[in-house]
Amino acid sequence: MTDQVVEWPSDLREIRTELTRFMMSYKFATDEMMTKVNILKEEFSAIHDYSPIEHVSHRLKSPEGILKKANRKGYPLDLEGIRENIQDIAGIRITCSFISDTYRVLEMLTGQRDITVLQVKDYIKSPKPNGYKSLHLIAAIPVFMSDRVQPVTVEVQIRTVAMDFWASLEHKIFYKYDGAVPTALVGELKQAADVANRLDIDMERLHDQVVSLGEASEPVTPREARPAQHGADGVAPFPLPRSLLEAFLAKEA
Ligand code: 0O2
Repeated sequence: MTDQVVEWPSDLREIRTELTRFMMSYKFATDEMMTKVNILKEEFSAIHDYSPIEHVSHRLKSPEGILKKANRKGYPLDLEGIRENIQDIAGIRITCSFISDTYRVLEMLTGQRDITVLQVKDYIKSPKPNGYKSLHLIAAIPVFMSDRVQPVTVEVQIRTVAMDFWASLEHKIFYKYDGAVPTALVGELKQAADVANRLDIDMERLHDQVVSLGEASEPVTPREARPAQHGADGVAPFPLPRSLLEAFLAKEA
């Protein structure tokens, strides 16, 4: 078999370049948002006893997935139409330990100057009928390219570990049955969502009790005032030997 160099027609080459630019803008927006979230996560782990962010992941919808969704929803099939209508091409998922943390993370992100909030859907306060819970932030973030600045939309889903566990299983079941989940299973999923919610509430209450016990027995040094010695993984982010800290203290006094 001989290797053949396939010459693409110029219109196909053009659309390929356009599509590549289009997809790359979403990849860059994902990278920027991941950096923002990772900064918050790392900062909290280093300075405080725990981070409100347990885990963060990202995914980019494939060009096939984007076209399928545009077809399904009846959106115009040109890139501008897709950019305007499909808001979850770039997706970030943040999992938190507690419900209050999800709102805290949402606040920290929406408070950043270069993030434009387009929409917030609060499926924690108003869950979907099937039991789905999550905070969805649709935001535009500026991507600085060589010749222009492009605002790109990113969907950030923020939820607890329990909500995430439920959503992953529900997603699998939904696809297994091609959307037509048997009624009995729908009922069981709703029950499981209620159990997950109960767990979230109980765990947060226990956590608050432990924190207030800690504060009562240790009134002199609030958590925030302790020196930044260790990250959440027990590793000091920078070497800060006692002698160096004492030298700083002496200068400040
Ligand atoms: P995937 O495979 O995760 O990307 P729209 O995005 O406009 O079509 P809608 O309802 O306006 O739909 O947006 P919504 O409700 O904010 O849903 C967007 C994403 O949230 C979904 O993306 C899912 O990731 C997640 N989601 C929403 N509802 C459910 C649910 O009931 N169960 C689970 N497991 N996830 C849900 P995709 O593109 O549907 O899927």
